[in-house]
Amino acid sequence: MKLTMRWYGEDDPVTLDRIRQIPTMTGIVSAVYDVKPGGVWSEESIAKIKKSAADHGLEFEVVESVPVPEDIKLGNSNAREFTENYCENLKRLGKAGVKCVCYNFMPVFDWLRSELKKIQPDGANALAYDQKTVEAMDPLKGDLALPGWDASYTKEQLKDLIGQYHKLGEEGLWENLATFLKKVIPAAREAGIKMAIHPDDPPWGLFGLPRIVTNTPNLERLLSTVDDVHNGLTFCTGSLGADVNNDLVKMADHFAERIHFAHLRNILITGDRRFEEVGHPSKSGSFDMYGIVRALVKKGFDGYVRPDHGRMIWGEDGRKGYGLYDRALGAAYLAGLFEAAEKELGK
Ligand code: DNO
Repeated sequence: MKLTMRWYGEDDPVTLDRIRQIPTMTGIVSAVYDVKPGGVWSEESIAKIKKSAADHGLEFEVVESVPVPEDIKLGNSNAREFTENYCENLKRLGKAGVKCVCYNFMPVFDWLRSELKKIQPDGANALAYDQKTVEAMDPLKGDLALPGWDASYTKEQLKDLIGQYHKLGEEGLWENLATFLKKVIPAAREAGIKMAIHPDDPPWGLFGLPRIVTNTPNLERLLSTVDDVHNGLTFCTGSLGADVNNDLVKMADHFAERIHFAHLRNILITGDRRFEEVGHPSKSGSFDMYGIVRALVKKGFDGYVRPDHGRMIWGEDGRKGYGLYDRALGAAYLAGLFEAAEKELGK
């Protein structure tokens, strides 16, 4: 496996010279941030990220994300043009040495939390989710101020968008995902890129919006829609594991060959559809992190791994979920788990 760290570009307070000091770190996960979803990334922008990484002894082989515009998810009239642009991005990224692209197919919202600074017993603070609080929010009333939320919509645009998804429904979204994959996976194959869809976070529908990348049967359906290794998964334990019916060790074992990127973080489940983000170790939360890593290693997983959301510790006040210290601790812990599993299994 290759250990990586997400980097949000030159404005990221977590700088590349800090990232490179994390033991066994091989590369960064990044993206071009100044082009709207649906647009084409310039070769210069891509080359610039690659050069910044290389100047710090780091690789740039994973993009998170090339965002899928709402028009593609909705199957609107410009979906075809945007999909062509998407394929063009893959071509350019492949040429620049990128090997894996993470993306998601969540309508309107990306990841959602109800609290951004939940104080924990040790004084750290972290992101938390409580379904009751989320249900009480009305996205149309401007109640939302959440990390995965694109605040650039006007109320009218948002109302219209949500309405379109209500009409589309789950099966409509599946259809549009299939149309997208049938065009994009062959382009990815040609570019030498493995696509890795990120699961929905949390993995259930919200505000009446369909969410489909959620559990084993749905992941199977998605992978068989285009049965090609380039059509793969981002195995995000924190997202999938929020649904207690998802057995992460079993899923890691079952999907290993199609997992190209793993976001390995832990959460503490505190009730029905209620959880807090915690430190990465198994003992800090609800998941068997060693069991997950061992299952991946056993199946010969050789993709990219990154620590995921970290708590804010040691007085840090950074980008929500993406500070330095707790993610660095997570990275070191994950490196340890992989070393142990590889030795145990003779890999
Ligand atoms: C949250 C991230 C997600 C992820 C996208 C992938 O921290 O894991 O925002 O990057 O869903 O497209």
